Amino acid sequence: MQINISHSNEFAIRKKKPISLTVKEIEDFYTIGYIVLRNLFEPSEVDLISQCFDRLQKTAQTLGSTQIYNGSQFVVENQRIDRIVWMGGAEPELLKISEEARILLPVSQLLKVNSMEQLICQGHYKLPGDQVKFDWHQDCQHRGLGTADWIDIDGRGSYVQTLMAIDEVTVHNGPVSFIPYSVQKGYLALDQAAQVSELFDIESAVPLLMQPGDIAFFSPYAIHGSEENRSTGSRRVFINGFATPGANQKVYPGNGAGRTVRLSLD
Ligand SMILES: O=C(O)CCC(=O)C(=O)O
Repeated sequence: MQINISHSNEFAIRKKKPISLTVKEIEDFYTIGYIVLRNLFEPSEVDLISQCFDRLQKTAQTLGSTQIYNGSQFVVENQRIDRIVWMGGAEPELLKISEEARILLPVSQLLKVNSMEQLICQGHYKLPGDQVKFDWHQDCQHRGLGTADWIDIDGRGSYVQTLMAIDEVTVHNGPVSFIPYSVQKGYLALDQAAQVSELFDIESAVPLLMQPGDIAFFSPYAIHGSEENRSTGSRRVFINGFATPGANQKVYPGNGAGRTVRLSLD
């Protein structure tokens, strides 16, 4: 007799236990701007996520131009995938992963809340030769700090971005690089700066080298960016972002974006 195991059962069977952040990790997040938790997800789980990414990649490459499709927003131009926004709209398994306690426990410790608004559930693919890169920025700018869209209600960012490596991230395939301690500079409106190099020391950038299943947690004030992928393999990352309730006023694209997620340690 053949027994069919659904994705969600397989996922539940193999999951690891959530681990609390140490006092030092919380301090590092708010002073250095980022921390990396290694090996949070098992290879079998990363493989399931990768299969969701593969299905969405196939869809993205048939669309040709940016549009909402099947509950997700595909930001694409011909074959180039810039990003897939709210991936969980089209692949609900990704929403289940993003509300896992291994992700939400650290986030809830950092934000000091048990319920959070999930604004981001996004995939960056960086396929070989696609030239996708991300200029130096702070995520608080994307959240709309300085506009009616965003209030930093806890005065420490009120937001945590998480980034899981799906493929190995090396120096050659466009790792995200961070400027350590830049979080302490506050909001710099880098998009309006004539020369970003006058605002921080680009030479101090640290590339985050990651194994599949590692997750970086970073502050919305941390300056970061990434170069294009110069390798022959993909560099895919799964990004989820969580806000303190009340900070965000903006409507994000995708079915269910902005949902409330609660930490559950059962
Ligand atoms: O995928 C990348 O290289 C950039 C990620 C990023 O900038 C972000 O998550 O804010």
